[in-house]
Amino acid sequence: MPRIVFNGTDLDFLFDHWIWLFRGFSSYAKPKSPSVIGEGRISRMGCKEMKKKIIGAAVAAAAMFGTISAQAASLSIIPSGATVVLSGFDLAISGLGNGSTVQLFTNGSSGGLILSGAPTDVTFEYLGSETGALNRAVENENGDELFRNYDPDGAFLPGTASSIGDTAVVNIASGGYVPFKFDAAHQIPSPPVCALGLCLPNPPTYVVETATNGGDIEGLLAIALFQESSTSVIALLNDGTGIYDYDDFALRISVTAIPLPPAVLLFGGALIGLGWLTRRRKLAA
Ligand SMILES: [Ca+2]
Ligand SMILES: [Ca+2]
Repeated sequence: MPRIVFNGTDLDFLFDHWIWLFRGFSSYAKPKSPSVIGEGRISRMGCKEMKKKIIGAAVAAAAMFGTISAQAASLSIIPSGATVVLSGFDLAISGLGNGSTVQLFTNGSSGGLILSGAPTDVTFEYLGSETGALNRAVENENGDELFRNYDPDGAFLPGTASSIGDTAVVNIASGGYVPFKFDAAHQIPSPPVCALGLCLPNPPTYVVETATNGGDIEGLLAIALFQESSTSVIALLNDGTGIYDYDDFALRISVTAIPLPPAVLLFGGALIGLGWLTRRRKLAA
């Protein structure tokens, strides 16, 4: 029968120790009588042996937990060396606003938002937009549009404007720069088409610029990053038009702390067992 191995730790080994532990407990707790002398009865030597086994299981579980902890996802920022203090910021974001210092990334700068612990689910949340430009956020790995701040505008990128609080969860395969970018479409008015003294309006054209996390940032676009915690960062776009207030598109990017792994339960259980055993030994002495 194949053994169950998780993260290089033999789970059968841990489980065997649990079974052993409980069999030991049940017999040890009973009053001493000839009827329980036998397989389950623990002698002083057996008790020592049990302690060794419990410690062995605890150490194995701790090592396993350590491995899992090292793989927990987190977000961090490689700074470009430039920061900016927000002013004219008009989005309602708890903990971030005018006076906040954010990391700044512009045309030609390096650095950006880094993911550790991939593969993992990354949650993107739309926090709003204050601008006249048509801005979007795109997840680069799959090329999927995450959010946009505009409804269909003629034939240009048909779609529906996102609502504040919308979220998208993307499984990102590898660590490094979180694969997302902003783009900003600036409308360029077209002159009317005139013939025979009659003029018809001409649809506008657009120029689209992009700002990629950890990569190229075009034109006058800028990304600002604000670290909320080790698992959450707010990414702001300045779309290059008007004032530099960094509220032209805002995302919260976050990863989830891992659930309590079974190894913690084993480890905790083993420690409790060890304490119980010591107490029983003291009472028996
Ligand atoms: Ca503003
Ligand atoms: Ca703005």
